[in-house]
Amino acid sequence: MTTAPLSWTELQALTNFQVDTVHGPTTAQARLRLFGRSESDVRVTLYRDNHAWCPYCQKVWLWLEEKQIPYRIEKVTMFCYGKKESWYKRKVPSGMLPAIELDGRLITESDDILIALEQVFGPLGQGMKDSTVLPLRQLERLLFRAWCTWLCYPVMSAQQEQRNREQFVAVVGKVEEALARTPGSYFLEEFGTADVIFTPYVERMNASLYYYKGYSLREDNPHLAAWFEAMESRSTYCGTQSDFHTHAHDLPPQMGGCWENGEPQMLVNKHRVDNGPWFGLPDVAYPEPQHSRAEALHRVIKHRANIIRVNPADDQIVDEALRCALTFMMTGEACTPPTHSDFALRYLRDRINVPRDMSIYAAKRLREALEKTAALAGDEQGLPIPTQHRRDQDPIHFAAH
Ligand SMILES: N[C@@H](CCC(=O)N[C@@H](CS)C(=O)NCC(=O)O)C(=O)O
Repeated sequence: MTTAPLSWTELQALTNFQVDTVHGPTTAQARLRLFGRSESDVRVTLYRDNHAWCPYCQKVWLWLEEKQIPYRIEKVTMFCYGKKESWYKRKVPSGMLPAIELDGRLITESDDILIALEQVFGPLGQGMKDSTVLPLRQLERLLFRAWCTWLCYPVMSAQQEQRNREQFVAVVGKVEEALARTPGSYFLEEFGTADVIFTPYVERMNASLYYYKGYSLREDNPHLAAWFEAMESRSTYCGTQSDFHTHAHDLPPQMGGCWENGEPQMLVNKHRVDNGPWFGLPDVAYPEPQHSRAEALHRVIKHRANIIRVNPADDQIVDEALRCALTFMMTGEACTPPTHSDFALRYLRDRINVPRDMSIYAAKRLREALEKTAALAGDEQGLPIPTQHRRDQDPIHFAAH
């Protein structure tokens, strides 16, 4: 027995999810952040990418959130998913992100941005040029380079793959030692700049190496595991945090390619990230909040017209199939979608972005509901996710309507 899909009005009645994007917890949807202050206190505008994929933007974003500096957010398109806005190119001819305007002064380069922000608002814990932070900044770059060498270049032999892995693991060993030197879980005695500097790429390493190499950074390294856990105790970080599925598919066009090693564990991990189950993946360890389903429902309802329109399947089929999945998500009752809607539901399943669209657990709930509902119709997959570009995610398709 399966149930009939609820109407949009009935679904709407099942969520009262609300966020205060201006004064509330960190959220990717915010355009203005005041932290209890007034708009006249805003001295900073952050230019960051639409999808929250840019790691250097996450660094500046997290810093501003931690310091609770009132700021505005302007979102810009990255080359890999669309055309750069001409107003932004007039400001920053290279089109590179992030940039900030601080009291009307334009600053680019994430490190220079943090240094300029520190000069005006004070450091976050130990600052960028502190003698304790400088070696950690160098270590982060060393880790970054070892990660790129392993992930972003094809290898000619199994030995080369093994060498790249060993080189990366050796640098991770240095990171583990650095973390072990402090009594707490952060890079220095107190949370601060050094943690912010490591955050974007360590998050991306955790996701990409799990998916493309079968290596679990977070599970295999106790000090990094504790560091991730400490980071997840901060609502600021959780608001910027992405998941394995999003990173596995946003990195290839940004990095110029990510190379699978084809090992058995890698194949298992890849299948799981793409097809679920998504609960229990080591991309998050804090407990699921109660409102995750309500959040996912709220976000889909808000954007449903565009979600349906951009789906390559017939609008009416997508509308009904989507309501079936949401009905299942909210009531737990299976709801059989129309014939051939498996393709449409999996197309959407593969394009939920964290944290752009919703938080990590809301996305897991939604993906799960889409997959379980699609399985009732069949096993047809959505269109493959492109790896050279992500123009399937061009915000123009969403903004214009
Ligand atoms: N060194 C720069 C690097 C910034 C950077 O590489 N930004 C990339 C995105 S992660 C970018 O804007 N690329 C142009 C684009 O993708 O549109 C910094 O630290 O800010």
